[in-house]
Amino acid sequence: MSRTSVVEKWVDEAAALTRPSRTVWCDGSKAEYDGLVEAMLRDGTLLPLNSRTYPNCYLHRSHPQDVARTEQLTYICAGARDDAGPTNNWMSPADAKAKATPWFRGSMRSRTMYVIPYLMGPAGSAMSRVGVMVTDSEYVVASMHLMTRVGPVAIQHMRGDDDFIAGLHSIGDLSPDRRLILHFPDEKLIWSVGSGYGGNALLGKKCHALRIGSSQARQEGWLAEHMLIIGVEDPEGRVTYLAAAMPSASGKTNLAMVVSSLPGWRAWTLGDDIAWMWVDAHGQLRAINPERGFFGVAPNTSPKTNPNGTTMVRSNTIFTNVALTPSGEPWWEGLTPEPPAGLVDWQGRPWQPASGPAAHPNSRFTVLASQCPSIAPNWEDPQGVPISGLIFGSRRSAVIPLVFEAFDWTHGVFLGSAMSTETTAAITGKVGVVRRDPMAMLPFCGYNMAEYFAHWLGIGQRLSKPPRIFRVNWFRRDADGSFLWPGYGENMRVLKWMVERIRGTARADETPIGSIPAPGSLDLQGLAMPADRLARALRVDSAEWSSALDDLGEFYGQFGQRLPAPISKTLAATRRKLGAA
Ligand code: OXD
Ligand code: MN
Repeated sequence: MSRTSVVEKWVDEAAALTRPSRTVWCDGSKAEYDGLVEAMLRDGTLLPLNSRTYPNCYLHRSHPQDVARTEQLTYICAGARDDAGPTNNWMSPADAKAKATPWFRGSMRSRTMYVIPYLMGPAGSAMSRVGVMVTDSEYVVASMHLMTRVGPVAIQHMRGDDDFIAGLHSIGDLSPDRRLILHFPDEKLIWSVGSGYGGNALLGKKCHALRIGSSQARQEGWLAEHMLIIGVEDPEGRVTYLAAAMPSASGKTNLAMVVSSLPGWRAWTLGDDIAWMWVDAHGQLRAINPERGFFGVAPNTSPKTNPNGTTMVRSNTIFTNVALTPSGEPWWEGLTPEPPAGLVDWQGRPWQPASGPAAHPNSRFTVLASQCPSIAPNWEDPQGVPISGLIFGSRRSAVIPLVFEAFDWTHGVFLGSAMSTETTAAITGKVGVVRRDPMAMLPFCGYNMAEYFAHWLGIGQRLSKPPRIFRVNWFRRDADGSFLWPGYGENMRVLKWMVERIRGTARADETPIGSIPAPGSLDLQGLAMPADRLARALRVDSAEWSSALDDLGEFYGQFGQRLPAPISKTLAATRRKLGAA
């Protein structure tokens, strides 16, 4: 592989700091992957699964304190605190390096340092970007093989000697006390130490494609978003592409590969987590998925909730922290209605129902996207796909209607900025707490979020026909605690309404917060959904919204003068409309 002198110099510096016993340059080949798997089977990092029912599938059990993203240990190390903004943790670059350097010093002694050149985005795309990460974890190398395009293809896409994001990763001693995930946007640099967990350690994903990516996107005039990409095909074979932002572990992977309950309608999968989007020469928003695979949440993935996902992980998959059946198959809560007898839990102990879930709530599967039965034939098109609609979805048991549409781009950016959600097991900390999560980017925006809102508004001005913007909430509950909307395959009904809104054929009723489906415009054929239940799913309660907007106003307050005027004006206008309603 040809390596540029800048890459080599950086790798030498990493080795001088971490002192590995040897350095291996990864080529991304199958032989390399197989060799890594073999080594991990030998040392117990991987356990084999049933080779008849789950061929080439393996189980990895992580350190029990290294099971999710650790946002409190994740920092944007920009020049000034204000550049990171009030929603990010900030450290000066010098302080961050001073703190983490001792944990990297000699951390790879008597271990191998793997150098992973990786490409984010399809080969041949002008949007694709290169990273070079080093790591001392074979699990990370194998996972990077599945999640990114590793090897010479990466180096070939460099547009200059220093056109790469450098990533220094070491598992250190896996202690949360010596763990930091540090981003240096001005130096195109990531440092991650003390964790082997996907979101902390597969540096192409959250660190590069979102945090550093969003900061580059602002400078260069594009968008790096926490969004799935899906193509919705109607019975005539016309495909409409949508991108949807949703917080971690809130049904994004399920929606990305949804199997439609509506005859004649189907969905094509292009990505399940990240979209890079830009305005083309005709003023059209286009998107690529920078990733090559899926790092999905296992619990609640089942033939009912995600049939394609369940099929896709039956071969060539690395499972992390799931439970194990006596016949060597992976298992997680929700996979089957009843847990099989004789389960071993995610920590390798005989499972007792009283001891909590058998699979960790944030247990995962890692698998190539090409294995998904609904993968779109054009998912690696270097030109990306044209995006006609954007969706902001969150997990809220109250207040937020099933679906509504923004009045225009600015109002849509406001709705995205106003998102809040109930926390999940994808991050360490309390589950089920409502927190603000604008555009599902709270943990991933690499700069001041007020500037991020302004950047979104600016993109709108360059679009000749801005995508319609929708807000969804599959998780609203009725007074008896049940979900008001059945979700999963039935979500296609909502997607169909969006497609028809984009085409100008579906009707909507205006409310103070946006336009909800007019009675009869959401296709409910074959679904036992009483009209009053749908009305409760779509209800806009003025009192609830007024108090939600008070909370939003407080959130905005921390941005001070940096908050773009169109956002505060839209908040004020919404308040007025609610007052008048
Ligand atoms: C993920 C996440 O892993 O958002 O995609 O945490
Ligand atoms: Mn995600």
